Amino acid sequence: MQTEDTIAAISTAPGHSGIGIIRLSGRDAFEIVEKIFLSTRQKKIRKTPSHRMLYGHIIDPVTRETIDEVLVSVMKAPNTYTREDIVEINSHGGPVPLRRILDLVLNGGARLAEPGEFTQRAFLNGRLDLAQAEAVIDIINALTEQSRKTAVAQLKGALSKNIQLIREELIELAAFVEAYIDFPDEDIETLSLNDMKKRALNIQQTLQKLIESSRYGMILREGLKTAIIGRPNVGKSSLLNALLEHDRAIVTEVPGTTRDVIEEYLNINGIPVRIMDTAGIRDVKDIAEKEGVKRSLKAMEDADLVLLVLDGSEALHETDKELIEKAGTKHAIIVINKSDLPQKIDIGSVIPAKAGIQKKEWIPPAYDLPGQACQARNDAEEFYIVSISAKKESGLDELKDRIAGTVLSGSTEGGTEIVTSKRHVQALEKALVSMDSFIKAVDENTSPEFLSVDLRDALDAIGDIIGITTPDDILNKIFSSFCIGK
Ligand SMILES: Nc1nc2c(ncn2[C@@H]2O[C@H](COP(=O)(O)OP(=O)(O)OP(=O)(O)O)[C@@H](O)[C@H]2O)c(=O)[nH]1
Ligand SMILES: [Mg+2]
Repeated sequence: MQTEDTIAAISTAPGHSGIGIIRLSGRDAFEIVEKIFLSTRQKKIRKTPSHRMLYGHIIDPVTRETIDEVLVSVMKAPNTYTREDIVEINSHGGPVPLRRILDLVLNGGARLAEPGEFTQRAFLNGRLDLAQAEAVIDIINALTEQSRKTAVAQLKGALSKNIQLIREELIELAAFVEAYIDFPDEDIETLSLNDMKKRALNIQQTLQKLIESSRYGMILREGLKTAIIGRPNVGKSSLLNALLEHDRAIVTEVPGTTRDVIEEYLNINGIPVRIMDTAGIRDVKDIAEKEGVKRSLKAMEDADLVLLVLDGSEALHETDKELIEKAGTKHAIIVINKSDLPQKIDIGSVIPAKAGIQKKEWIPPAYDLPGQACQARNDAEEFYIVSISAKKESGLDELKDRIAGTVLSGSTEGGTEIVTSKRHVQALEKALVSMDSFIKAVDENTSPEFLSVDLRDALDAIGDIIGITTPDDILNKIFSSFCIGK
């Protein structure tokens, strides 16, 4: 299965490196490289058995100039990444030789590949389904080992298998509905409406479970958005630096040092954390600081998790109390800093019953999750309080455990059927709505023709995840978010 045109791109990252790879895929891949490659042992690419490498040089066919010393991998369709003929030219990894070789290949008849076009061909040629193709980019972008593991499981088909099972159940149910429509009164092998409803409820449960896994899954892919919030000078930037183990943010004894949100990635017990240090919150006149405070509040609003930092060496301020109240609507950990100094803070006076109690419910991130998940968000919150010294780096392990714990407590960790993409969640939600409508129709004894429509809608929604029914513009959007050369 070969597409008409042959595509080419530099597949390795820009910059200077030991080797660089120019990749070609398509019907004329061998012929195009043959024109510019001189094997040291006079071997021809076409005559080389598949999955072998040839050593030689890239020669400019016009000037006969030697461009670079290379190894060329020859991979013949159909056992290749794209299912087409593929050649990979391994040259030295500098932008100049790579660009020059790419130009020769393009002059020889290849077309510059669009971002993700190799993977798109793998999808179009049936080597990967859409969820698997998306996993490829997730592996490349993986933030931690955990993220990588989940993406590899998805590439191997863990999610797709689940989706296929749901599809089969939907198709079976649809067949029963058809039989019911065609032979309503006869004693033909079909299900009673009640049994259909039971099956539909089962399908719903599976959909719900997958949607729930996305709370953990999306964090694995995108990171847990964590905002460090507090009054000026309580040690927010010191905490960021202590967690990062280097002096990223400026720390001074002057309140109002941090003016803008500083964002960094951290790996906390395998959980990718997007941590944000923010400007201290207080009433200010200074325009720049005022804008900083505005951004801090916005960061707090957007965060999945708030680390509310208080200064343990001082009594609680009014601002602290206001922030504790604000944090009460979020998933938050109260961090009492400066434990190395004599402690004056009386946190119990503000949240007596809550002190030291671990929050039981995992609060989902600010993604639009349906039904159940949203209820959890409104449940009464318990704060967890951790005492640390950012300066002396004590108490940080407990804080890290707590941060990771907030994610893991509600997760299906260890399971491989984890949904990590918003696109997938939306498709699952759509299917869930259709199943709702199906069940309602059964309950209300609606005309069975409507039952079929609901099941068809659910099937289409589910099919989108693995690319069965996905419209072209969505496909193009997905693949265009890939890197060039993948
Ligand atoms: N003794 C002690 N001092 C600390 C600790 N953490 C921070 N400090 C000091 O507190 C002061 C303020 O620290 P920062 O980290 O800049 O505080 P901040 O919350 O980022 O302040 P703004 O950016 O102004 O909002 C500095 O002088 C730090 O050295 C701690 O654990 N113990
Ligand atoms: Mg600061």
